[in-house]
Formats: sequence, C-alpha cells, structure tokens
Amino acid sequence: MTFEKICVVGLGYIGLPTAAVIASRGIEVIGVDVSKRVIDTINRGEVHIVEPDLDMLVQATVNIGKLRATLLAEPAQAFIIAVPTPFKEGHKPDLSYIHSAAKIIAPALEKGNLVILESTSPVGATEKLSAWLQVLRPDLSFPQTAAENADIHIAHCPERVLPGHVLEELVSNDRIVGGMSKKCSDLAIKLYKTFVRGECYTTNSRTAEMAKLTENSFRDVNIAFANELSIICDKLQINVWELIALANRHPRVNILNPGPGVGGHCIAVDPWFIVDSAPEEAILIRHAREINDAKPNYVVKQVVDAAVQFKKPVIACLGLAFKADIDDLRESPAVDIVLKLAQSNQGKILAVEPNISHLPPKLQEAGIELVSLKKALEEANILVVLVDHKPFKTLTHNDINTKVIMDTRGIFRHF
Ligand code: SAJ
Repeated sequence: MTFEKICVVGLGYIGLPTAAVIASRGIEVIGVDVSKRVIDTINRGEVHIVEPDLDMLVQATVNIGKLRATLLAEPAQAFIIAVPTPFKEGHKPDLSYIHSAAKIIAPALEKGNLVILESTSPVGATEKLSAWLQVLRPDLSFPQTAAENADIHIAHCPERVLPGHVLEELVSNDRIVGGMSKKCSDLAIKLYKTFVRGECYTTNSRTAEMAKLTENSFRDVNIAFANELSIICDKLQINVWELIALANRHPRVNILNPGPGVGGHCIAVDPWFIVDSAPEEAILIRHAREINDAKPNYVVKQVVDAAVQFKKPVIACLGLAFKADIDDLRESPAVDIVLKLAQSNQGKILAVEPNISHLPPKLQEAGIELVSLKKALEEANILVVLVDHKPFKTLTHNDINTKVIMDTRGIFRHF
C-alpha cells in the first residue's frame, strides 16, 4: 500500500506538527479537530500553538493544498489519533478523548485501513480502542479477533517528541511501533518511513504503551532525585548547582536539574498510569511523583519567608510556562506557585511571561498582573525565577543585584 491520504485526529501539540510534516512529504492530510476555532485557524494557514517553525510549515502545506482541517473524518488509508490522555480523579487515566476519536473515525473506516494510536496511553488502551471500533463497526473485522486477516489494522506508536524541538524530533527520533499483529506493525512502519529518518522498532501494543510510560517515568524519577537534592542542599547551605556540576564530572553520574516542580501534560501525568495499573508495585514511581508535586509548595514557602522583611513586598515571578521557551501553561508548577503566592496575600504579584499576550482568567481573577520584564525589574523587591526562558538568561548581575532572588532554575548560578 502507498499512502496517498491520511487523517490525523487531534490537532494539538503533536497532531498538528505530525499532520504538517506528513503533508510536507506530498501526502494529502486531513486534520480533524473538535474545535471550530482551531480548524478555521489552520485553514487560514495559521497556528494556534507556539512551536518553532510550525507556523511556516503549516502555512506552506495549507497553501499547496496538502493540509486541510475539518470537523469530521473523511475516508483515508490511515488514521492517526493524537488526542490528550489526561488523568481524572484519583490519578486515573481518562480515555474519553480516545473513545471520542474512535467515534469520529468509525464512520469513515474502510477495509484495509490502518489506525495508529499515538496518544500516550495506559497499558491495554490500544486493545480498548480496537474493541470500541469493533462495536461501532460490526461490519468490519479487527485484530483482536481476526489477527493478520483483520479488515482494520491497529498499532500503538507513541509520540516521543520534545516540545520546543518537535519538528526536528518528529523526523529524527526512533519510533516504537506496537502492532496488534505483525501486519499492523509492518503497515505502521511503512507509514512512518514516509517521514521518519530514525529507526522503527517493532513490538506488541502493550509493550509500546509501557515503553512510553517508562521513558517519562524514568525522567520523572531522575528529576525527583534532583529536586530532593536541592532541598537537602538548602538545609545544608550548599549550592546545589555547583554540587551537581561537580558530581556530574564522574563518568557514570548524570544528575538532572532541580526546578520549581515538574510540569506539562506528559511527565507529570504518565507515571500515574503505571501507578494506576500496578499500585502495590510502583513504589518508587509514585514517590517520585509526590516529591515533584510537592516542590511548588516548598518554593512558595521560601518566597513567603523572604517576603516577611518587606512592608509592601512586590514579588515578580519570571515565567509561567511549564518549561523554557514555550507558551504552554498546562500543568505548570510556575502557575501553581504564582496562584498560591497571590492567595497567601503576600503583596503585589507580578508575572512575566514573554510567550503569552494575556493571562488565563484564573490568574487575572487572583489579582496577578502580567507585566514586561523591564517593569518587573523596576518594581519588584523579590524576583522569583520559575522558568529559564531565554530573555531571563540575558539578565546581568547589575539588573538584579538590589533584589532578593529566588532562583529555582539556577540561571543566576554564576553570579
Ligand atoms: N524538568 C526539570 N528538570 C530537568 C528536566 C525537566 O525540572 O532536568 C522539568 C521541566 O521544567 C518541565 C518538566 O520537567 O516542567 C518536563 O519537561 P521535559 O523537558 O523533561 O519533558 P516534556 O514534558 O517537555 O517532554 C517529555 C519528553 N520525555 C522525555 O524526555 C523522556 C518527550 O520526549 C516526550 O515526547 C514528552 O514528554 C511526551 O509527550 O510525553
């Protein structure tokens, strides 16, 4: 089979770049999303998210007619599902977006089609997707019953791109291809080979699901180690950045960076899927999550303690995004910290976030002001670095030396 038309469901941080990259290879791509605003934006050749070079690629592929966005799925040879998989109460995975995606693509499915689930998923989700599709399309056969002879082929191929480097990593990263049968894997590899330069490794869908969760849990556990170390160092009056730099000179030590906590919709979420599947066994993984989730409260307490020395403290928080040089505020520890500071009535709270133009309503309602870096430097007596955005890293000693500094990212570690 050669792929001439592909339908990508979910046009967010993963779906849109994937759709645009595939379209740039000359394949017709139909992007499907539930948001009319998102569809209209893309069809104008514009983007609704910040990701380096994505705007140019979307504009180019829309202009040449290879990328088009719609509300409904259309018949295609392959369907790529890239919808969110957040957690709900009790850190239980919420598969409702995958279920909705199944309902969206079901009417368009035809014999011979390939369906790929890219969303990060708890173990067993791909089999669930296949079972849902089976119920929605009883006229077609699926791999859980028909294996190699199924009408529809299904695979889990988790996305592994790093926000901020998505376009480059989409092409260069290796892929894990977890087919529900060998034929499913073979077809999925064929599709990825249209744009992936990295290797494609095949396995079954459950191992592919667990591999993705394992990668993000590995990172979470390692960040938890760094965060715990930073708290220990505060107590022992040791500069954690110097300590880590020194320890990392050992050939087999590579400690990550402490920070204000772990954010985003991946690392702060995915380990819970393992904990949910094996609650008795996932002790370290759960503990790492708890350590990282507790870090924002620790930072708030440090700032509150520092604010006592001022009659009317003005606290400028540098950065709201969950990490450097992106606009994504989802699950951001910085947002959590800024809100908690506002709620603790410490004084005036200013937020500097160069990647957004207005504050989300909950921050506005809390009385937080979005200001320029210049204004923050003029007014603040306490500076709290929450994100290591590029413009903050250019600040000099003279810019900040009259202020109390709480640097959770270590950008002023050399001053
Ligand atoms: N962080 C630290 N210290 C560090 C590294 C990160 O505090 O040393 C914090 C960041 O500031 C951020 C959070 O962790 O708040 C997560 O950032 P990240 O850069 O580690 O990861 P994400 O969430 O942007 O992307 C991760 C990546 N996974 C791994 O590196 C194992 C990416 O490859 C995945 O595709 C992505 O999750 C995903 O979609 O699952």
